[in-house]
Amino acid sequence: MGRPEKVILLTISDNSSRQKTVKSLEELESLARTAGCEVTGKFIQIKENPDPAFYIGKGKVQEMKQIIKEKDIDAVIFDVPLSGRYHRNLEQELNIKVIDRVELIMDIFAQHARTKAAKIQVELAQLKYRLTQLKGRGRDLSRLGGGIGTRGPGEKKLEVDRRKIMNRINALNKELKRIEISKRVQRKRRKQLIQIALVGYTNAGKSSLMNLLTGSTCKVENTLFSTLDTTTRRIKVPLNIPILLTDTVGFIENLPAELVVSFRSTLSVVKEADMLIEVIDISEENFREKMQVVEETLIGLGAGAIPRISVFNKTDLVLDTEYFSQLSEDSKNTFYISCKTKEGFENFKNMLVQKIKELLKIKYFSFKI
Ligand SMILES: Nc1nc2c(ncn2[C@@H]2O[C@H](COP(=O)(O)OP(=O)(O)OP(=O)(O)O)[C@@H](O)[C@H]2O)c(=O)[nH]1
Ligand SMILES: [Mg+2]
Repeated sequence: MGRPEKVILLTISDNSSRQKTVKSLEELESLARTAGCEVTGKFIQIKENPDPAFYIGKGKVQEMKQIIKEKDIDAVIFDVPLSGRYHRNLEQELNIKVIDRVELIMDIFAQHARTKAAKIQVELAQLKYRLTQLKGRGRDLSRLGGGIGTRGPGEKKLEVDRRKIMNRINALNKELKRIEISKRVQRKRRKQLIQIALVGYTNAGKSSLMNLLTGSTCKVENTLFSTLDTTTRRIKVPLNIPILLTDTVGFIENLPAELVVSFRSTLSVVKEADMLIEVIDISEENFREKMQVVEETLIGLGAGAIPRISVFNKTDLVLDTEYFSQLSEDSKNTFYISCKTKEGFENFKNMLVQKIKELLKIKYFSFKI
């Protein structure tokens, strides 16, 4: 690997949504860092509507050109999905690689995918997004070289020819189907048992809680999307029937639709769960907005109606503990813990056992009739 790619982050905002845009751009910065970039600058242009040719205003384009030259920038990342035409116009004018939020997220997924299924799912999502981009962007996709935004799982360079893309999509779909069939038996067997799934925004602490509850060693990292594959283990509870807990991929605002579709089989564990444990990072200033994103994603997955308990995590980072009591009206299904100091964990675990007993009653009752 050479030096990290130097990037600048760009977006537009109208005056009223400025606050939200700032937060979103901060998140884009974490995403860019996770992808291995060095963020040299962040710019928000206050603008009511996107420019028809360049998305940002023409004056801003000239300003960016100057900065790109002075600071030797490798790529510009936009905090929105850009159409193929915007991409092409910007790349021609700036003579530099232009990446959007969707491509950046997919790039991280491409780097983090470990299992065969995850790799196929990421590549499928990337290729489908690429197809939507070809109109208006065409051959320009290959013009500005490799690196961020162009990586496929295993560092393969993504294809740019429509016919070849279609062939590859068909081949990948077939392979994915084969993997799914081999997993079907296992899934059917698991359906007889109580299954609980961890859900939440990326980096909330899902894998940390997984490790505490099951004694497993899932990867815990302070980066976005460290978990892309699904892990299922038995929870360590004093019950003589196996209770399964699943850790899976986290959610994010504007999770690319192509990724959601591709990861549908990975995320089916969420849909099939008897109960969900939503993990929330309470130390995040905008955790409410993130909860909203989780809510919408769950509804989109058809998992909105599954019984859910909320676990507010990272309490060790919050000084004002009094305000916890104001956070939820549903105190029976709300817990405050720290996976780091284990504060609140025992209480949560005891309550979890009670909840599981209730689930067992319901499940076995319905099995008998
Ligand atoms: N201070 C503090 N840090 C925590 C706590 N729980 C988790 N973390 C840290 O938060 C970061 C993310 O934790 P993970 O368990 O990997 O989060 P995740 O939800 O699985 O994240 P993704 O798989 O990337 O979506 C790691 O650096 C953890 O060490 C906590 O209670 N307190
Ligand atoms: Mg994780």
